[in-house]
Amino acid sequence: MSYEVKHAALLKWVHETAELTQPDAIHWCDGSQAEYDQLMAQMVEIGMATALKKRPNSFLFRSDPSDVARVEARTFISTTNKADAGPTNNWIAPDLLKATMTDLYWGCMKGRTMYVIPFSMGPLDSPIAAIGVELSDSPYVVCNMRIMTRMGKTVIEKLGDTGRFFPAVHSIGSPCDDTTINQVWPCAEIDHKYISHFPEEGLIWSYGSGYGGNALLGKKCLALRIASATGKREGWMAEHMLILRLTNPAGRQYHIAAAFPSACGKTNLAMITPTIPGWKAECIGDDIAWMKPGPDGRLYAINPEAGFFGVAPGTSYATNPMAMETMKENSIFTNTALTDDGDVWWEGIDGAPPAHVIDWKGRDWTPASKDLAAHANSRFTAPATQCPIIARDWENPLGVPIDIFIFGGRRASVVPLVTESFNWDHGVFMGATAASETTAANIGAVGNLRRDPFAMMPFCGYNMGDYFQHWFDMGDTLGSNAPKVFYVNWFRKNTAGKWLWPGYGENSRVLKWMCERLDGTAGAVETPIGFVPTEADIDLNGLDWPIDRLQEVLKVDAPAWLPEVPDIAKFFSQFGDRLPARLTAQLDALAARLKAS
Ligand code: SAT
Ligand code: MN
Repeated sequence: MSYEVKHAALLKWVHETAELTQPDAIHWCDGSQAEYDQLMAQMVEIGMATALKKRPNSFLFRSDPSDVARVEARTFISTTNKADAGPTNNWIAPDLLKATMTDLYWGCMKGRTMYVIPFSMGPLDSPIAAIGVELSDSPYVVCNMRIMTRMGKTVIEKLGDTGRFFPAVHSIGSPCDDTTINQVWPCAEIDHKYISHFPEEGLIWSYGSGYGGNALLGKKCLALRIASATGKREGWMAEHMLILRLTNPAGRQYHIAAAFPSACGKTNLAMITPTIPGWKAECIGDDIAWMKPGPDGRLYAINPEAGFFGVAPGTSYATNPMAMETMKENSIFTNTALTDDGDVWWEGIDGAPPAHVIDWKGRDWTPASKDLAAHANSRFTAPATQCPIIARDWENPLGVPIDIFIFGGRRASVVPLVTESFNWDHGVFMGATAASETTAANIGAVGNLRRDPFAMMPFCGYNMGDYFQHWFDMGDTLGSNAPKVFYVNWFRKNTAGKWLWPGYGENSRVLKWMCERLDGTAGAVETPIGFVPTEADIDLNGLDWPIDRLQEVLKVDAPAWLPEVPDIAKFFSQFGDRLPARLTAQLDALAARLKAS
């Protein structure tokens, strides 16, 4: 141990976990560059990582082909009463789940090192931040956690003798023995994977996967599932939201927090390069926002993370130049392809496909190959500080005051480009009824439409009906300081399957309209679903895009909306008496407006 630990409860828990999992050694991470370099060198040595010649201090990993995304079907919210986990979460009683997992954990780290990873979600001195400690037998997890969180010795110092921390146990679920010694990405079979949360205790137990949100436990497990349940109890919010600052030509700042499901463009919007002259965007976070009411009654947000774990495919200088700059060095790539000259490659990156690469499964690939070279959920892990447009004060411990909330998803039809809610309750209704086509970020079918309220369906650590009520309660607390709420859909298509909106940097035109609505300077028409701009209300200067598509993307088609009503009613019905009456009232009002139109 390169530092002294005086926290008795922490020491006891580390000791007990080691007794159970039987690692060969325990390594307390200090978070130093030397430690990171040494772990990477070890992983290169055993063939788990490839150093990239073209990117300083950057490495490529290939996971087991079965272990490539979050596994919602194996994710559990374990509360004493099933009703407290709610109908949208998998539930197993805590006693039973702990017994099953204790059997799995027994001896599971044999032949491996158990790393103690102390981390802070949020700047160490922030009143909104929280500390976690992850115990993991994966050096890949250690290196990712060093980028994604503030990790190491300083966190132990901050904890002192008795500080509060969230304990999180992680094992890849594959002891090192004769059969596994040559596996570069050992993991457990799908039926043995468990991503378990005990929100009443603030405890996380993960077993069997080494990938992304299954293994980097600060992210979805702590910062969303456990934190959302904690926030409900304590009167704050943990949301699946990017945080972005826009500054208009007059220097007025607007802070926007936006929730979209995984792999729906949060990272792109968080790092937007506005195409409208004079407007500046700065990134504060790309995935998670922790928000508390401040002394002035406004809602203040911090990004609890320190890095980006972004989807690689589709990222390019054309779609997200800032992300491309961010991952130039000191980055980790997982399941992308490898070029012959030692760089990463993926579908949708700039330029023509190379004549030959090694694909994410380690096989030769040419443009004639029928498979994708990079997995659709391949990822980059890169430090937030390397983002050219990271806000200078992104680590302000007090956070930034949120002016605008945006909800949305991927919808090929029905939902217009942008809608402004009538009021807070209507905004909560918009968030609660958000729907999106599924993506490769979860193991499962892609492209199916599902309701994903507040983009929190896979991440809400308690009954979603109670979560909806929490949104109403927060609105009541914030009163006139509550952010204005909008709903967007960048993904609408025409019947010929063509995009109706160019997206990416052009989305700044929509953001500008929102800011002007806040200031009362832009127009809109009232429709049954909310306030919607006409082409005349949005700044379209310099946009080269067919006018008929613009008209179509803004269109509110009442007959097409009508079937949404029974679909929402059916979705709501699963929450039974936990569904807030204010949501039912909103649905009734929508139905009445649609019928009257
Ligand atoms: O794998 S993660 O959960 O970290 C990424 C995502 O699904 O958004
Ligand atoms: Mn996410």
